[in-house]
Amino acid sequence: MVFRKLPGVSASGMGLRLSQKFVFLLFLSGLVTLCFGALFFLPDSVRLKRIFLSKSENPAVTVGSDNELSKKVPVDQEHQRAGVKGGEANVKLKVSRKPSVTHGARTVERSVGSKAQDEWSPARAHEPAARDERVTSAAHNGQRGSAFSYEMFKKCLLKPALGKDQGKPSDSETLQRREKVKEMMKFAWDNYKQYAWGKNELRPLTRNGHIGNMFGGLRGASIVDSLDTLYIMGLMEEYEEAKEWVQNNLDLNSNGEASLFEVNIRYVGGLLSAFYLTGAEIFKQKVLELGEKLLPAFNTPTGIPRGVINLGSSGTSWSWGWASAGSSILAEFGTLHLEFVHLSELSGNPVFTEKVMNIRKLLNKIEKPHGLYPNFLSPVSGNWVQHHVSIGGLGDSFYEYLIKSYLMSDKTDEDAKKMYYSAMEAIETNLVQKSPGGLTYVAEWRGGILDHKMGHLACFSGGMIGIGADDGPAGQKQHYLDLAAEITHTCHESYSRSATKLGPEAFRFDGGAEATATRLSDRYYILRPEVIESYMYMWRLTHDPKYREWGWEAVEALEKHCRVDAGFSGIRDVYASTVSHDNMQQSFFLSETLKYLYLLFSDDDLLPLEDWVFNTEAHPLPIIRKRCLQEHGTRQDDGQTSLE
Ligand code: DMJ
Repeated sequence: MVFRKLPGVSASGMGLRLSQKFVFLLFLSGLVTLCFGALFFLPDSVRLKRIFLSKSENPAVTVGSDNELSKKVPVDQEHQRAGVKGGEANVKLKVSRKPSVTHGARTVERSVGSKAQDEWSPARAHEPAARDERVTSAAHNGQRGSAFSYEMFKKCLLKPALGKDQGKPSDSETLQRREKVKEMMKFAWDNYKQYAWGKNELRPLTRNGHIGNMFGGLRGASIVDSLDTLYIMGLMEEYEEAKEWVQNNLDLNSNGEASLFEVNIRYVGGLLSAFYLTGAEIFKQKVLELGEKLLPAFNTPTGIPRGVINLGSSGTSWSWGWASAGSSILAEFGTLHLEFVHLSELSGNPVFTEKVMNIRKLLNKIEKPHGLYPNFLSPVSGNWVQHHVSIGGLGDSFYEYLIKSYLMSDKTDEDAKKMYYSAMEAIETNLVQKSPGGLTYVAEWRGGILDHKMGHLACFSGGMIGIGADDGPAGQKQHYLDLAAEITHTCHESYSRSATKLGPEAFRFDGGAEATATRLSDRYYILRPEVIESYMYMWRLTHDPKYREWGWEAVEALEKHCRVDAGFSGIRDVYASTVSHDNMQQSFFLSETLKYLYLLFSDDDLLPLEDWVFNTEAHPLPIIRKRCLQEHGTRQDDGQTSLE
């Protein structure tokens, strides 16, 4: 602006009188005050409040689809199958720029449809983090959390967790095999300890640690994942080292972006089972602290959490950049139930159970194509985003958690039961196939078109269908046991048809293929547990000796092809007789693969299935016997976790 000198006016400075200047300044400061105030009163001002207000006044913000930021995010192998390669990848993340807080009506209008609205409560889904924190702090202050009595809890187990003699098998060959598995665990642990202590995973070829960014700055994934395996194997010195590390070094005040799913199954699951097995308070303390940090992830319009969460104070969350249209992944938000119910059990705080019950209710009510659950759902609208259905990666553990929720509730969770068996019916009708060579497999479904492929991850389903056989519709028990055995057989075939006797990441049943990988990119094996997991369950359910034989074949193959001088490594091509190693000892190798092998060669009274369910990372969680717990008074205010 140009200030012109007015004739006849004694001027100073820029040609304005003092009084004029004063009036102008007064006007300016009024304008500034007005604008600043408006930020706080306009309806869409949450973002600005976030900048100006302290954390306690700041409702968690999430959601979004507006901006794309390039971020480095973790990618587990499941996600490789969605087209992202490597342990981590530079991907575009859809980042939230809108508050997800309490504009419930608006989002629900667009979401689950009117029928769903009646029973599914958006109000509960939108509880801001601030409220969660208050409730949880109350539990921490001893008002409810301290009421949990470990001694009383143990009285409600039907059998001792470790059996009468730590599951020691009576025949010498099985015992020797079990000892071998224990030696493998010690070898994997010792090398992790020597070369990667405190890091997340061991790189056995380069003899160093891998941090990655799947866990949002949390460290020691291999330690937390190993606690229960070390304990049940009787590797007590190693268990004590691990416990001490958790006590002194597991820092939960990280500010990074983590996969909600991975942190839940490995850290929450690992700490919960370590607590239930040992009664050491430190595990309970840590897991409740961590559980609180995950709560803001649920602050989306539907209460369906996004895949990536900032574990720091902001509590913001994002969808994976590779997931269609900012969607959340079925296997991720559907794999929280077991752990969150136990967080409520331990803390006495129902908020954890409420969060996962809300997910359950939404999924129960939403319309499903042919009764199937697609893998991608919008956390904003609550609608399916794509019609891709798979019992392997992206879908897998959702189904697993339905049947396990039912079992873990002491068979009282009727909704979980119904959802599981109707999902199974839809899967059998639409996905289960028989190959020309007579192998039963579970294909994938893309909007009605079958993709005749089965992922290694889908091989957990033999065990899942097996443990669900007892409680299905009348007369179906044998049918489910047969189906479980057939799928486990097919998965074993995928191992025995390779040069290394280890199975590929995915195998196909088309173009002349039968349980073999046809694409170069599907030929790798990264120490995954799913096939062995099914052997373990099928052994427990049938005691057919072939499952122990198959497990032993896997031990021999792991020793021959995956054991290197400083640990165990995945391999790039299971069909090549000269293997190339991927230089990664995955934490799930210690938590799952070796634990399932050890259980396979143990008596059934080591972690008996009458008392324990395994989370998807093989961390055992106890069945909750509400009546018994009430009678023994494990807490004064029992019933807090009930949503009825
Ligand atoms: C594990 O982290 C869990 O089993 C998960 O459910 C699937 N992927 C890995 C092992 O393959």
